[in-house]
Amino acid sequence: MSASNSKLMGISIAAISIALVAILVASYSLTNIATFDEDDEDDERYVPQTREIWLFSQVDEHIDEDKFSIPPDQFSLDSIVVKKGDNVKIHFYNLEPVESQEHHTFTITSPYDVNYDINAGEEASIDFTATESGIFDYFCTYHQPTMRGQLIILDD
Ligand SMILES: [Cu+2]
Repeated sequence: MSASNSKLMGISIAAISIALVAILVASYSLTNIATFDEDDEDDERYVPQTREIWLFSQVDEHIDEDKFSIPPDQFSLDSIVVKKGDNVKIHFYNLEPVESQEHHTFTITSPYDVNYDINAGEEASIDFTATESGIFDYFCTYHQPTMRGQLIILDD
């Protein structure tokens, strides 16, 4: 076989390979679309999950409390996203130095009515079921307006 022939052969094999990959990708996509449609028709119910979250108190050293009249305290997460029906387990840590005796709370008002007040160096296990969808503020009662976030509960 001449050099140019084997070069042509190489190009042909490459072209066939590309065509095969294209066919495979196309058929895979079609399969997925079909599966998705079937799921839609079946209207399968969402199976609630346990959502475990680790949440910490923290201090932003850049915030000059005297200058801005706001506390430097924050939650490590400013949003938590779960789905309706989920069991929400929040491991909340107050990371203040023990000698400071600085309390923080994790508080959500109605309809959840969650309120945990923990001292410096303590932790709390907060456990509730996300029975109602919507956006709910969680906050520390001592450090407003900075120490807050949003619990986002998506419809199932
Ligand atoms: Cu606080």
